[in-house]
Amino acid sequence: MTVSLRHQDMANALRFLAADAVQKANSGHPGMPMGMADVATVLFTRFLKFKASNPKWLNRDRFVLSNGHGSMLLYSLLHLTGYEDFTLDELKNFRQLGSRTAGHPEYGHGAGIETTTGPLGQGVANAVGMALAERMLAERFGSDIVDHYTYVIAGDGCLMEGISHEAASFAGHLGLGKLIVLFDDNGISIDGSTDLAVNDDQLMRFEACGWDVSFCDGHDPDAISATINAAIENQDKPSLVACKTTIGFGSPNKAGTAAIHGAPLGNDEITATRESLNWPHPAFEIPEAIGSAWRRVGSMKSAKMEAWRKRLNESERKEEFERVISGTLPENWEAPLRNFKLKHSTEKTKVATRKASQETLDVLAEVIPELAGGSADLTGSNLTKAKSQKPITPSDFSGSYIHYGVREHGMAAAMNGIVLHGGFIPYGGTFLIFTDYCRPSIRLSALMKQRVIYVMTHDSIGLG
Ligand SMILES: Cc1ncc(C[n+]2csc(CCOP(=O)(O)OP(=O)(O)O)c2C)c(N)n1
Repeated sequence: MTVSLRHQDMANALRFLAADAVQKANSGHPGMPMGMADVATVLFTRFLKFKASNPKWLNRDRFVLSNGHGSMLLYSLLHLTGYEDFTLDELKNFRQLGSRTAGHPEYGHGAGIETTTGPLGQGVANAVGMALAERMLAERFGSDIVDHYTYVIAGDGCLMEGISHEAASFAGHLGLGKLIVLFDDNGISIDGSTDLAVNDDQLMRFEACGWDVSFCDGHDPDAISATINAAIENQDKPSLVACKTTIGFGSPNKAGTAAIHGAPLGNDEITATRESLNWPHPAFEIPEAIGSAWRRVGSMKSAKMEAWRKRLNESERKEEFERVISGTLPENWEAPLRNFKLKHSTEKTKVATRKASQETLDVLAEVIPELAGGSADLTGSNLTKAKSQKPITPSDFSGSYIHYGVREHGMAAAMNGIVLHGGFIPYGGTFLIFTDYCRPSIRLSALMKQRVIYVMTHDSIGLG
């Protein structure tokens, strides 16, 4: 393995911002950022399409940090690449009340955070929704306007959570080939070695769900790069790349142990780590050459963004595209609904409420094409499918109705991803009682203040 000095320096900048911020706050998780710094450096410097000065560029690649406890990795990346919300002062205020760097990525705390993560596994499932939204939007507006990847970093904890199964199974079924999950395969969680509790062969598990799977040495930049390249080339299936890493890489006495998962290194160990990684710089001081190399990464996709803007300006669908992305409803969407209401109030129609809901959807789906409906296998009971809606299938993403299967939690988390991606108003149904199965994601829809519509219809008295 040959590691260029530049790569090493750039990765070490991430490592020390994380270790020093956690040390200063006397709280946080340095292990994951130190372990995944090489993978993140390769992803951002060689692959990720983004522009720090335009965090909302619709055609940017999405980057989701699903193991949100490693938030300092994300905050450091956003700072170093030049996102204006993530100043050095914000990093120094890690985990302090009112800071943007709350401790787990919180959507809305600063531009650049794509979704709120912290509850493990949610990010993976959000990313499935984002990748699905990308395919659906590309189908509607053309791949010259919508064409991006969705990358995720996820840890053992994310993959142990049940929601990862629903997400993996659903993404594999749909063949979401532009979804790439980089698994921080470090074999450590809080209690110690992961084999205290789990011995799944994650590659076989994902392969069984229809994914393309591979692995690499997560500290060898060229190996990481080659594996991501192969994942990109395979567009038929989502990809899981197991990156073999050492948690807390660089710490002489704590690397590879649970001791570095969620506690500051301590002053002596940070000093020892500085020596072992040959990083003599004081806390929060990044040498100019390394800082400017990172800032260049944040602006190097300018030409791509300009070319995209030109294509959009020339598109006859520009206005409609901008409307759906902004979340503005079409003009006159209310008129048919008003007539519908008038008719039923005049006729004093007697109808079950869920049937009334379906008939309302029939009216709305005709005039609001960005409505993206679905149900967790209760379409005929929840009555969520409007007459005009065509189902999404693995070979046809032009429709607007999603058969989520019996995956309530995955559905709710995917809807969060769809709405965060932009371009759609997702709604999904199940029985009211099964809000229990969706609750962590419903909570996040609410926390993130997102326009996700839950159609929770009737329950059976005898159900549980
Ligand atoms: C749903 C949920 N359960 C529990 C936690 C608490 N928690 C945070 S990190 C973690 C261990 C995660 O292990 P891993 O993904 O291997 O992280 P690493 O040790 O590699 O940083 C746990 C249990 C959480 N954040 N979310």
